Amino acid sequence: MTSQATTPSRYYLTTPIYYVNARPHLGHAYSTIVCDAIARRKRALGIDTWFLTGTDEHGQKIERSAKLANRTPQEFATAIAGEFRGLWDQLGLSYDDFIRTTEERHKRGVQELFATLRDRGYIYKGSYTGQYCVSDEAWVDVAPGAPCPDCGRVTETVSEENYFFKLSAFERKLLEFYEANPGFMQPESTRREVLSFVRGGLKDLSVSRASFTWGIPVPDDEKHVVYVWLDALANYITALGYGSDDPADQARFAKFWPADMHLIGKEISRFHCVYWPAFLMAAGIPVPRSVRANGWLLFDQGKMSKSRGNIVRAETVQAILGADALRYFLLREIPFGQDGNFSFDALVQRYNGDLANGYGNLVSRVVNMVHKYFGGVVPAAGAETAAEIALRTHTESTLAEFGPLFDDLNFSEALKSIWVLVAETDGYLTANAPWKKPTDRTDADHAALQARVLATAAEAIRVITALLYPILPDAAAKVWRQLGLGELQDAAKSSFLTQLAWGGLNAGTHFTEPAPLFPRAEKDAVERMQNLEDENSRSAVEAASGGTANPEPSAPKSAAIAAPAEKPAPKAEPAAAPVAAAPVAPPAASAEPAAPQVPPESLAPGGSSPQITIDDFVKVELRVAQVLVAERVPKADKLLRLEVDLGYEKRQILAGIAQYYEPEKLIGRKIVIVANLAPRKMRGLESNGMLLAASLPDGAPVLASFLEEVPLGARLK
Ligand code: ME8
Repeated sequence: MTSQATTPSRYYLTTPIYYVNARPHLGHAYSTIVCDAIARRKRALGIDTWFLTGTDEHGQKIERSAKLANRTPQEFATAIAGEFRGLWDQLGLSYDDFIRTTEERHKRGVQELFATLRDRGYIYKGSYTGQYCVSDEAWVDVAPGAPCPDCGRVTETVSEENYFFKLSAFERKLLEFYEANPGFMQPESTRREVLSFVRGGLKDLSVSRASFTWGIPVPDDEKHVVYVWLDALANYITALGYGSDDPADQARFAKFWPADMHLIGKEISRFHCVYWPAFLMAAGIPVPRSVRANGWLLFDQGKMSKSRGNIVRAETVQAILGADALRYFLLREIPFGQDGNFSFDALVQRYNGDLANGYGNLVSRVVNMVHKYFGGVVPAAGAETAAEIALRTHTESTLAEFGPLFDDLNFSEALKSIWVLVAETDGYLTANAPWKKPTDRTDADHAALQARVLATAAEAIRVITALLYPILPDAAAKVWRQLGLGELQDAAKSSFLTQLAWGGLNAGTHFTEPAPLFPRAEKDAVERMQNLEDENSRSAVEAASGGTANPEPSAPKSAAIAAPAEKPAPKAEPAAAPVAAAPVAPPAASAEPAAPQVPPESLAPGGSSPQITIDDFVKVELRVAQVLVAERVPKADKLLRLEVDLGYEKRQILAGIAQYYEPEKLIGRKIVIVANLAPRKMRGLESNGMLLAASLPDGAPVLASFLEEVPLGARLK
């Protein structure tokens, strides 16, 4: 059961399949873009490549999200899966197949896998009581009521009769497998984490659920649905054709399985490096050759994720700077495997520095000069001087080092090496100044220098462009055309990278008209992207709150218009404007929250609070949310844990109101929250916002609420 280390003539790579509980954001785009770049390079090397992505549509999390949106799970899943696929198409990602776990081909394959595992004696029935984290769809080994060790959310106690997979039987086999295949999982941090998990001992795993129905029925026992991770992991084989009787599917499966690489986010390593190989070993199916974990894209200090509310959309970056700029930034800025920060400022800086002023400017200089001095026809370079030998040697060494760096997923260093060459080519042009004829140089000598320098620089650009193709497919295709080399997509199909070597740009080649590649981003690019994000989240609110479309995005009609900030709100009115209400502030991280105190000014409008301007007020994002889950936090008698729905996302908030509100009575209630408060941790749980309440003289909070219907997510202004 060892992985084969030989270079395959075919290559199968996969992204995780994304949950359809939320719309795609840059984090999802990151993993998919990495796979796309790899797939493009493999194909251009003549390797028969299959690139799979898709959506994970079953399970309790999706069932609950659909319910909240008043849709059936199938409708809900179809809508969000469409958004993922639509975005991948808009970004031009070159996936070969997109699998949805609600498709028949997948259901059939999962049932076949489950039946095989059961027939081979690896699945048995038992009863189980344990803690389940719905957000991670994972069983966790913690005490009842304790938070999930991975995401910090409260776990639910589940007591069910379930089917179990004999994971414990694979402890030794997995350790032997890792030992024999040291390259199976990377980076090293992932490898260490997985090894320590397995060495800690493996317990049998519950692989069915009986308390809800949104899943694939267990064969011959329809009361159960297959555990969502067994269902999801199987996508990698069902998409190829596992479980199908069709000879074409069987041939595809035989050709491409085992996968060469599952690319995943680091948080799902255990599922891919422990459960998945164990399921496959038990079913007698070869295990994948490698699993590679990307780090997290961080934004505003935290992992970019819907539940934190700190997402950026790929569409926004694409609209202002183009898809190539996004691809370049993600691969250049973040050393693969590590966490990396996303910021609009850093993005624009890289764009202007490396793409507009760097590569883009170099191409435009050379193409324009070939047009100006040679009528757009590549001149014969003539004999090399020391300067040409130096540039050629540098290009050849970049060519030699780029491949191994890229294939090792060290995209950042691979790109760095190219930009050193871009700078050198630029320097070579400047040093030889083909646009300037010194008075002591003859016309013939000058023409020879111009020909030599421009032909040499154009050749360096050709090699650079070919290497950049997997990362900047649009820009590379444009440059290829300008260099008179035709359609790069066609070249990519005929494995042009295998023949890439210095000297491929022939004299006499006709350049096409110069066209701008990366126009410099103006000063307001960051602001424009931020505005687009704001508009996007507003329209998401409106869509989620029943399509109360608003022609004027900055002032949604659907929003409850609170008393303007300048006017003090009426005294002790529970539905008061937020300015007069004392927020139920989260307590200091270490201490249990005290009951809300009544600051004297809250009962004395216009009293001691310093005046603020409207600009200060609008910094506070107050929004309508609905309570979905409310429960006491164990061992904290003043604290409630709420899960609230903002229409465009759900999040967890901790509030010190347990002495005044029964949790059950809060469920379904619409409240007001401060939506842009930085997250903070209490009792190991993260609070993402703060709810608003009037504070009575005895300290009792009265939650702000509305008399009229208000849509979820509506902003108070
Ligand atoms: O886990 N930074 O789906 P999911 C980097 N359905 N990558 C990120 C990211 C971020 N901030 N946010 C998301 C699931 N990702 C399961 C997978 S596979 C059989 C089932 C990427 O929607 C990253 O690849 O939570 C991560 O693993 C994946 O999206 C998780 O997507």
